[in-house]
Amino acid sequence: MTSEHDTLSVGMVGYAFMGAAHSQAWRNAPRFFDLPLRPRMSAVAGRDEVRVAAAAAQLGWESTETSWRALIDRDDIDLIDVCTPGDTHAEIAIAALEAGKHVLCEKPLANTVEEAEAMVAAAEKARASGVRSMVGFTYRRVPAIGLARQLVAEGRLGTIHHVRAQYLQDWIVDPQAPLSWRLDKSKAGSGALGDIGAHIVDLTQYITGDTIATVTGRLETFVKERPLPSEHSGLSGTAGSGTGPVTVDDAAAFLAQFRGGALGVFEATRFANGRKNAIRIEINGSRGSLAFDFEDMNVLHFFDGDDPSATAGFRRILATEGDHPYVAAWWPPGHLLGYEHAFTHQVVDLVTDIAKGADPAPSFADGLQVQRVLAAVEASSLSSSWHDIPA
Ligand code: SOE
Repeated sequence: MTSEHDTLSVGMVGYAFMGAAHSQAWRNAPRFFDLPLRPRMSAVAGRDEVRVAAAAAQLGWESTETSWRALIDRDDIDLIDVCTPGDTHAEIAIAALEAGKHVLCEKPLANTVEEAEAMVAAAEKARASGVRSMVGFTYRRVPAIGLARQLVAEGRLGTIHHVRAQYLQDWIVDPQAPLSWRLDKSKAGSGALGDIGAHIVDLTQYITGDTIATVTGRLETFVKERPLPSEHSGLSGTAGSGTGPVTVDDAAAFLAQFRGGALGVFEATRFANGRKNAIRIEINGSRGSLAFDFEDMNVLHFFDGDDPSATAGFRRILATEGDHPYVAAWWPPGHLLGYEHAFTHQVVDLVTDIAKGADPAPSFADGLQVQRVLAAVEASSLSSSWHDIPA
């Protein structure tokens, strides 16, 4: 299932923000971690010949293709890394799986539940011949998040009562921010809900080990018309002439109940002026509580209800000791990690699972389950009622 002994040959589709983040991960993973297979950055695909060549040179890919199909057709490629907008995930991932390639697919898994179901079916079929797949809910690989999950699994929080989660950004609060693909439903599927709400749905389920059973919420689009972009760069690009309609939500807020009984309050917005990438999670249980904010991502706050009341209080745990998840491979204690390290950890886990013949997590089935939650929130916003998510 791999091209040469000890090598995993990677072909990446797309080379913008996520492509750059994945590229550094493929490059750095074997340099800091002892991997059972050495990733080879064989080729990157993009439609524009000149731009893809420039991206390959900058990001460190050996060759280029101007179509993803050509990439999948190559016998020397073992794994396809999908870093394109959501409207192409299903087609690329299914074709790759059918061609016997392992797949890493950016989140959200797809733009609709139906597409995600087809991807899960393709992944399960390919799995029978040793082909593996993973969806990129990267924040699971932040050390403090790993520690949070571990504390819940050890019972240190007891029974979970409350799950509070916010994903706050502000990059389109300016009404003149251009209409990038992330604001186009036909490309992105949804707005803040799928782009960043998907992360907090996944993270809270990952940390608690529980799943969301039912939701009710509201989506809002504050700015309904925006300048068309003249050029795409970074998150939103540069405004050009003319305007177009925003076809996705700017913000989503919803209530949830987990199967285990916990009540959840969720908020995902690109209009939280001043908040750039704040992922805030607080979990309260019968024995203790946890709090995390990605804007201080190396820290986990833990309240242990078993502590004597005179000295009890939230502990600020710096998750940079060598015994925290992933940290031993990096720097001495206290030398912090950043956004990009989680992408490297994702590659480490994926490559390790492929070498072992194990099933990577989060799986496409996990991605489908998140997709179902997103679809239920969207439906609840239209119907103003609660919507259940099938178990
Ligand atoms: C844009 O909102 C974005 O890049 C998301 O698409 C990513 O998943 C998140 O990591 C950062 O913000």
